[in-house]
Amino acid sequence: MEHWSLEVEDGVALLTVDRPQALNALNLEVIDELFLAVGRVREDESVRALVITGAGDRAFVAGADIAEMKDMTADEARRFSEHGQEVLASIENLPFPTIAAVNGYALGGGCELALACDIRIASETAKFAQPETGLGIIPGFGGTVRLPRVVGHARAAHMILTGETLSAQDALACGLVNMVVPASELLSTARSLAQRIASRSKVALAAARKCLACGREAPGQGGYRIESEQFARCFETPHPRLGMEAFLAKKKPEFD
Ligand code: CO8
Repeated sequence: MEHWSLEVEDGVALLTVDRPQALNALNLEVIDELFLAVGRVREDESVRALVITGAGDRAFVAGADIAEMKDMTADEARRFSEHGQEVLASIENLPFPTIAAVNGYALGGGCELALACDIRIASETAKFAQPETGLGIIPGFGGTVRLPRVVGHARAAHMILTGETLSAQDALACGLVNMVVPASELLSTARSLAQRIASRSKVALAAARKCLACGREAPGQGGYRIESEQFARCFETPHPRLGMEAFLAKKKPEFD
C-alpha cells in the first residue's frame, strides 16, 4: 500500500493515511487501498480494535479528491459513490470496535469516514464539515444517512445545506465527537481507549455492535428481539461464565 500504513500492537491496529500533497484526500487509489487494508485487519485474528487516523497535523482526510471527481460522468459518479459506501460499510461491519482519531481537517468524505467509526476522538485543532453542496455535489459516502443519526436531523441539515465548519469543541457540543484532546495526546488517547476495549470480551463486543447497528437500522421491537438473540449467543461461548466468575472471585477476566 502506497498511501496507508498499518501497524498492529497489543491487539490494536492503527491505520494511517498519508497523502500530504492533497491533505490526505481520497482518490480512487487511496479508497481501494483502504478497502484492502480493512480486509487485512479483518483477517488478523490478533486484532481487537482499530484506530484510523491521518498522517501529519493538518488533515485527517480533506475529502474525496476534487481533481479526480470534477470530470466524472454521472455513471462514474454513481460507481464512485457506491464503491465509497461499500468501503465505509466494510469498516462499519468489522467484528471489532473502531475509533477515528481526527487530527485535523475531516471534510466531506473525511467526515464520512470518521462517521463510519464507532467512536470519534478529535484533537483540539480538528475541523469538521460537509462542504459538498458548495462544489455542486452532495455527500456520497453515506454522510446523508450517518450524519443525522449521529447529530440529529436539524444539525445535519444545517451542516450539509450550509457547509458550515465545526471546530472540535462545536463537534463535541453536538455529539459528532466523543472527546477532544490536545493534539499531542490524540494518538495515545485513541490507543489507550482501544486497548481498554481490546481487553474486554470480543464475543460481547461483537454482539453489542451488532445490536447497536440493528437498533439504528430497525429501531423498535425488531431491535429488542435482536438484543435478546445476541444476549443468548454470548452464552453459546465461555465468555459470560469467564467474565462473571472473575467478577465474583474479585479478579480481572482474561478473555481469549
Ligand atoms: N481534493 C483534492 N485536493 C485537495 C483536497 C481535496 N479534497 N483538499 C486539499 N487538496 C489539495 C489542494 O488542492 C492543495 O494542492 P496544491 O498544493 O497542489 O494546490 C493542497 O491539498 C493543500 O491544500 P490548500 O492549499 O487548499 O491548503 P489550505 O490550508 O489553504 O486549505 C482546506 C485547506 C481548507 C482543507 C482546503 O484545501 C479545502 O477547502 N479543501 C477541500 C475540502 C473539501 O471541499 N472537501 C470535500 C470534497 S467533496 C467530498 O469529499 C465528497 C465525498 C463524497 C463523494 C461522493 C462521490 C460521488
